[in-house]
Amino acid sequence: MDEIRLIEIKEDILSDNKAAAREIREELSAKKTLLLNIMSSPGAGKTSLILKTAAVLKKNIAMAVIEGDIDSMVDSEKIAASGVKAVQIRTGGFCHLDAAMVKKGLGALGIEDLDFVILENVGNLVCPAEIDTGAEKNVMILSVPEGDDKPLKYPLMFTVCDVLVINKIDYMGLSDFDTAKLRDRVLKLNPDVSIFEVSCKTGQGIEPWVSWVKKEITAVTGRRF
Ligand SMILES: Nc1nc2c(ncn2[C@@H]2O[C@H](COP(=O)(O)OP(=O)(O)OP(=O)(O)O)[C@@H](O)[C@H]2O)c(=O)[nH]1
Ligand SMILES: [Mg+2]
Repeated sequence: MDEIRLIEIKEDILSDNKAAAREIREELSAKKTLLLNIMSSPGAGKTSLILKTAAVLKKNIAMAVIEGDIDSMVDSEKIAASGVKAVQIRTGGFCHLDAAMVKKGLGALGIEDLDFVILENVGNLVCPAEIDTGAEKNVMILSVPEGDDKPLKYPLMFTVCDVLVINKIDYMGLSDFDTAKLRDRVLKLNPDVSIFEVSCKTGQGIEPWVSWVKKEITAVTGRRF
């Protein structure tokens, strides 16, 4: 019998994507633009956090948003209605954004005059964790109603993020969510992660989160504001 050749697709795809992501990072670094990738399960509050963040920053910083969804323009319409430039990537079934899609999004925005771009990834805790988008920093949101056991079930997402935002803390009293347990589980996977507790509904905790974003923008652009 002839020898059977094995062709490993996943490794090739991931390494091609890594190279494309590196190119994005180099270009954005040269142009002094910060790209932030926001990931979470559907409905955890990505669009809400982007709107709250933009409400504080849009007066002082040239910013835009790339929205990623399997279908619809719902989120990009919300961002555009708030006065922030937005582009929608419709993945047509793909469960994550990859570097090639992000490159198209950045091309559509035109990054020449932008200091800050936020990427809202497709809502799920699995695929986006595996795929480098070219972003400088990765942020994940876990909302209180999802439960404090998620780091045990989706460890990679909690490992690759630089920041964990715990959203919907206004639900805390209605839930058995244990913040101490959650923090312990996350820090075991990712000891360097920064954690913010916020409510996009009440505005509680938004200020320290926005301060972190400002610090990151200053680190990339050199601009203080
Ligand atoms: N009570 C409460 N509701 C919130 C909070 N943040 C967001 N929501 C609500 O949660 C729902 C989902 O919020 P989105 O911001 O659309 O979530 P998302 O992660 O962008 O969702 P997808 O893009 O569909 O994955 C909306 O009805 C929000 O108003 C919060 O802090 N507290
Ligand atoms: Mg959204």
